[in-house]
Amino acid sequence: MNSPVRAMKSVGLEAPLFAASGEGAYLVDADGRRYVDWVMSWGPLLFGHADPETVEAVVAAARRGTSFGASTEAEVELAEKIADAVPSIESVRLVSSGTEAAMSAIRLARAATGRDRILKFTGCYHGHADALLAEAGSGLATLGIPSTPGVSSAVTADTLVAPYNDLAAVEAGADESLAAVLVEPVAGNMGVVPPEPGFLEGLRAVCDRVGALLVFDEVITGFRVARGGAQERFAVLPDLTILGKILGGGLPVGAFGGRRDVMERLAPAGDVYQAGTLSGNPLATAAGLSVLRRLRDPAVYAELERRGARLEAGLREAGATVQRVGAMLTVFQREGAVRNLVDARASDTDRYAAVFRALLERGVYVAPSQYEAMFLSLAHGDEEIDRTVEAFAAAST
Ligand code: KE4
Repeated sequence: MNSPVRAMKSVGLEAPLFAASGEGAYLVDADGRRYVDWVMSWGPLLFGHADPETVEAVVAAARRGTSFGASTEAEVELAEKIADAVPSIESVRLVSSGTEAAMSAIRLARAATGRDRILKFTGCYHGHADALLAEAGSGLATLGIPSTPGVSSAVTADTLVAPYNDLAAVEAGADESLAAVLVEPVAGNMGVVPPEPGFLEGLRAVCDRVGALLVFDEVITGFRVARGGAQERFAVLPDLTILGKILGGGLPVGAFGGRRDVMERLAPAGDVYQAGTLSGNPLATAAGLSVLRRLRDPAVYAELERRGARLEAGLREAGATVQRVGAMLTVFQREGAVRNLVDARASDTDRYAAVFRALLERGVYVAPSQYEAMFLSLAHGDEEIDRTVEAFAAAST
């Protein structure tokens, strides 16, 4: 169990699912059972499991060597494709996970502004770097308190936490001591919670007013809700963007990038230290290139939107509360809109667990937690969508 989200105790199962293989939209477990998979490795697999082009690219790269610890042309090409796709990125650095990208982006923002405090939102997850494992104290924008043992209060003392979609709380907490505002532009870690109209624009304005950097964590939304991510879909440009998941096509990749004047502060050009043995790894870079080369085809996002809409309509017809942005969606076991973590936590998690188990019995595998997303891919066709809707309808009676 190398990551806690894979555990299934919270949905009433003693033993977790053990994956044996994947193919397109399907996962096969160690007992040979086959499921329509909506977890999809938590987001990276936009072209489905064992995507032939990705596998071929990785195999070919491996034959040339698995790692060099030196720059390669492929990394430059991948950086160019990222900059071409993501509107605000002028310069980018590759790392090996979303956590590493977020941790590095925060360090860079603090160096670039000469300030220490950062503001994040309850219900948003940015990986497990200490400073970002902070939850709200009481009240609105409050000084973060450690959300797990092992994180010192000294480390979270510079982390402010505000409720998602609450611009007034941000306005109240923001001042010239703020280095950065860090946000999932579409929240995916409390279930899918879209930004309310004006929220992202408001964060941009607050950051401009106090001189803080706006940092979009697009580890989930990047290349998913649009080719240029949420910043393209909602037309709000951050100063730094964090990427991962789809960028690596299932291989370990993270990235952070943005304004050139900020990124130039990074060693070796600048004085902000950041490093990684496997950063820009040839296998991960080959996988990323095989994915990004295909995203320029506008049919990709038209199809993701069509299929997402079909799934959402079917689930709503089955009586579900659905929140969706593009190819990421969540069925909330509660009535009414979910606009922040308090709303999300009002969901009936016992009912979620019962539906999860009933779906699993029907060969449909969704996240073993109410607070995650369903990750639609181009491998989920109408057949998989309709079968999932039927299973939801049967499981929800
Ligand atoms: P990784 O370090 O897990 O590559 O990325 C951290 C991260 C950063 N930002 C966002 C918005 C993320 O969603 C994540 C990781 N997502 C979780 C699932 N929601 C990863 C699953 C896991 O931890 O096993």
